[in-house]
Amino acid sequence: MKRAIGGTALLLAVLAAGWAGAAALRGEHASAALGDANACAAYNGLPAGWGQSPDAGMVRVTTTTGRAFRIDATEVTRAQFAAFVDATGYRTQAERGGDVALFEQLAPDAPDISPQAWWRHSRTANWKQAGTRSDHEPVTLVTRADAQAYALWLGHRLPTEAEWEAAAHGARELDDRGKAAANFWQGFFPIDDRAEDGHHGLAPVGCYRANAQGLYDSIGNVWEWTADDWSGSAQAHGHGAIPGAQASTTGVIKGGSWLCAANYCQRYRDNARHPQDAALATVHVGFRTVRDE
Ligand SMILES: [Ca+2]
Ligand SMILES: [Ca+2]
Repeated sequence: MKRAIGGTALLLAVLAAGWAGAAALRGEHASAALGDANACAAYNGLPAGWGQSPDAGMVRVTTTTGRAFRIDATEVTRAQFAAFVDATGYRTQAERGGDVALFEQLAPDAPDISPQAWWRHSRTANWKQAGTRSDHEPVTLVTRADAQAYALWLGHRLPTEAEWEAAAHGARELDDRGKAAANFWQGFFPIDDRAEDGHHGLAPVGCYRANAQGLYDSIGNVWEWTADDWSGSAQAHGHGAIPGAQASTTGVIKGGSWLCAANYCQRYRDNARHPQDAALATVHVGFRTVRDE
């Protein structure tokens, strides 16, 4: 209960800061289209029109029932999340003592290759230290409440699972020639990351071609929070089963991550889903936002 009340107060503070904070942002706007290694490397993490339009960096998607909405073309970047923090003073749940799960690749001769061996529990790590700290990488170590606070600041919200699937439809981890078309894990997980897709760990957003709806990295790189609570059966998988971490509401995450391999996870598909502790920040979960028209 204490956590829920604190979260509500923070969300109200974020609302008070409002879009005026974003309007005051400055910075170079990316103009080049993403979709290959050179473009993502050159991207500064802020889409064209950032700070000027609530639709900056968004694409329009129409569902099978004909309803249209906007969704971020990329996973929310560290640069975007930093702008939110600068404008509002928001502190993530991890920065307020929440649970964090960090990944440690295991040695080939590791005696234990269970999830408990590769996850390390922390209450000190936070989004500022995650990844290589590059502005164009997706923000991670954010909980569902953190993602919702960012979305609210922009007048956006998190996608429902159905909206996410409509937007991600057709995304694939391999292209027609069998070459990696997303950032996932090639080799035997969790000991051999061959990085045949060009990336160990996180990739900058937009290094691979977008799907037909214009979304980058819906498959792989980071799992993405949805607004939906998990209502399916419990699955023995390892996400959320972090020794020492407190249990909370379980949410639905989509798309798979850089930790998904052929021998583990395998959920780099638009229609795959996974339960994730909503209050647990991890290195392989980020998000993107939607806006109603
Ligand atoms: Ca990879
Ligand atoms: Ca993703």
